[in-house]
Amino acid sequence: MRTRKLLPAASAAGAVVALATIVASAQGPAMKMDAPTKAVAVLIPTKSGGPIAGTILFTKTEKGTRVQADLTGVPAGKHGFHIHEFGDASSPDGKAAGNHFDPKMAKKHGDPSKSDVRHLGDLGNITADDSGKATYDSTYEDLPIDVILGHGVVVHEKADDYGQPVGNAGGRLAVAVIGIGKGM
Ligand SMILES: [Cu+2]
Ligand SMILES: [Zn+2]
Repeated sequence: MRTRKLLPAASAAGAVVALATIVASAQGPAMKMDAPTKAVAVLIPTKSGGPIAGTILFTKTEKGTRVQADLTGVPAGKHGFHIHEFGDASSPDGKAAGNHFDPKMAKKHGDPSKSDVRHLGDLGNITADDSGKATYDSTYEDLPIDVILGHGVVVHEKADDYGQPVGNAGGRLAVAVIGIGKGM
């Protein structure tokens, strides 16, 4: 009696194991989950952004994530430059990108050159010359690419003066969505 009762149970368990093995091997080759080493964000102007255009590149280096931006059509001067919580460029005023990206719950706006206690997305300012060109090149130890993927980048109307709560940088000229880059 015991053997009879055990047999169907054992074979059912065997079937489950076999099924799990099939599922695992089916997912194996298709799910290569290496952490991305490159991300890219292409600016989309808001209704007040005029001709602003450009790309922000995030590259994994030995020293951290290198953030490089190369923009055109930017009004001369400093502009707040931040990673925001949503990769959502759907609203004409850029507000769908939400607040500053703050995954560590620092709840404090800051100057990335001076403090690690800041919204992780606080990248400071990007400065445009009289021809409208603006470049940015900084490397961050605390900005892993897999953490920022899918979030947004905002270029603001005014300079970030590092005041609370969000740096007084005013409206939004452009929003970009951080996506996985095509590799090197
Ligand atoms: Cu911002
Ligand atoms: Zn901030």
